[in-house]
Amino acid sequence: MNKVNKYRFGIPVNTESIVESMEIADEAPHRVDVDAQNRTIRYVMSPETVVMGLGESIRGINKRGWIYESNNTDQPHHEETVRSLYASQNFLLIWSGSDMFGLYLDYPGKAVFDIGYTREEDLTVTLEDMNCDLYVIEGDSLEDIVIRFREMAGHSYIPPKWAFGYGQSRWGYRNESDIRNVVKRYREAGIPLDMVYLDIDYMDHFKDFTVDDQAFPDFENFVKEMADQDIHLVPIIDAGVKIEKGYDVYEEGIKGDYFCKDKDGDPLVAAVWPGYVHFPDFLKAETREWFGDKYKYLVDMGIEGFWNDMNEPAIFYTRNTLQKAFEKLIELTGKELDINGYFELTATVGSISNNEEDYRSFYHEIDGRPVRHDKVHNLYGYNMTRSAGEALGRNYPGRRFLLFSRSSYVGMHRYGGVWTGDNSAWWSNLELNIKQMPALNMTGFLFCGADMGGFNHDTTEDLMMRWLEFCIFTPLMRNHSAIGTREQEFYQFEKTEDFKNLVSLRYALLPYIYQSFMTAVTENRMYFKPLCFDYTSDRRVAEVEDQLLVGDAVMIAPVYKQNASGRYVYLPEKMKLLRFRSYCDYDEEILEAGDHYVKASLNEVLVFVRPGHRLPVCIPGKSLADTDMEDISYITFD
Ligand code: MIG
Repeated sequence: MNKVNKYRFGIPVNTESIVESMEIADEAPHRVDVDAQNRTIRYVMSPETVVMGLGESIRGINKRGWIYESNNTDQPHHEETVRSLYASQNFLLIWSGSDMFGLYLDYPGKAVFDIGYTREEDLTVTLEDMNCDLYVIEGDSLEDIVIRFREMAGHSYIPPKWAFGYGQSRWGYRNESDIRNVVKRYREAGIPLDMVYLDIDYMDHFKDFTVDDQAFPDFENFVKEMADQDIHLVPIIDAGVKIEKGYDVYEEGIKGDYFCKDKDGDPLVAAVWPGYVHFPDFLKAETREWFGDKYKYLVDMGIEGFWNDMNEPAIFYTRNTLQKAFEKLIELTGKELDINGYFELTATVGSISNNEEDYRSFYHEIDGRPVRHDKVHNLYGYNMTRSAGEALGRNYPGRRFLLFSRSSYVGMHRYGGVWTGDNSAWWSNLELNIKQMPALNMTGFLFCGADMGGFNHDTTEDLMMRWLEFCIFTPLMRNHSAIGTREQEFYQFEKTEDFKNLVSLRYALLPYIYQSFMTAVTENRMYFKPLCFDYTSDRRVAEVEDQLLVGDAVMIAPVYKQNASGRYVYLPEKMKLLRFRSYCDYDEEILEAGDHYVKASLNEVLVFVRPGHRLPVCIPGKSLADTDMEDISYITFD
């Protein structure tokens, strides 16, 4: 039975994350204990309870044993001990044997999820204030509960087909010739490529909806030149609008009253890449309409995809935090610094960015009333991307655009996908990537991926290759890295041929990947599933977190450890192992249910076909347009 109960506490902000209208129950919530006085929601876990969900967050698929905070943050250290990343998806899937249910907490402020951190058996959610909607979702299976939740939240975003190709990105491509060179080298190496991303350097002084005409003297023609080679250029858009007299976006924003306000009612001033900026008030429909229409400037020059960045929003500093830091420096100047002084000094300087006090110092306008930012903090990136998605839909009906965001909240999944932000070239972050995907899928975020190879720090050839082997399956497949790090385009490495075979394998599997993605969208299902979704009676499976089901036919078991020439795999049933070196070079083996050590050399990908299923394979071209996804053969397992 699929049943949902909706409970309301206080006067919540209407986030529009849920699109289905529903009666509010007037009895006390079942399943959980709500203590409005102490702003907590509590559930007592039994020893075997598994808690899944929380979308883009840190740690495992089972979230037990840590404390997580929904508090969207520009967090470049994706380590186990951080509590917040860029996104908030307050959905939990609680599974205790035959008993299971889902919880969705529609609350856009900071929420703390203590899942057995303080006390082993307590799951306690604590809010800043008790204004929220709480949904308790029942279902007969884990996937049933997810489906019911997703029906409430609305269908997920669908990108254009070419967006399922492979994309190369790097912060630091300076101009046309840098990009021409990337494309040339990919084509020469015979490695398929469909996209090149443009990072902030393409803009004129980091101003949104401008192009630097030194770097790109004839941008429109350049977009065309790339399109002729089946390459889509995908520019970045940042949240902050540069304060500059005469800059049309700034001028219009002031005139139209579209920016967030400080406590005196003036547009908030904060600093990001362009220097001082104002933040568009995306919670206001008029602002969304205005800013969204601006994407036309680039679409009219042939652009069909965007990535929205810095929309937590990230703040480098404000006059306020800077002032405090300078005052502290002056106060300490000339003094003999003792150890406390030293800590005071570093703490003051260290807190000028993304400062909580700054987030409490400005206001949005919702239904004509001012709402302090921190109360609705987690909605900002969602509404930036919604602004773009709504406008593109309005201005170009029937056309699909590539659109994804760094920051998100449930509801944004209807307008775009996400990438998981500034990860690092660490093996642990490849493992994290594997575990984040199903949690994101639960909450409707299906078009997702991480920066392959790692964004921060220098990658290694083997990490790059293992990461690619996983990203063959992620709908968003992008190689991205930070300025100053080792160059990690696939042609930079020694084993170019292996990279070519692996990227080509992605294209060969696209009929399956695309079909599974579309099924997940239309049926509100998962693209990446934890094994326990389909093998519910096998408790052992609940602990398998480094193997995933992809669609209905396939299980994958990525290698994510350095110097490993294989790995242990647990098979809940008999499956056919395919050990791919390329789409036309692979071994097959039938493996019985149980534990196996499976060999996988650095250039080999492990794919398992489930009984009664078949895997369609097509012949990969150099781009999506060059790949005939209809011309398929099948690898079957009866
Ligand atoms: O402060 O645009 O996550 O992908 O390369 C860094 C530069 C701003 C953060 C994004 C990253 C991008 C970078 N941006």
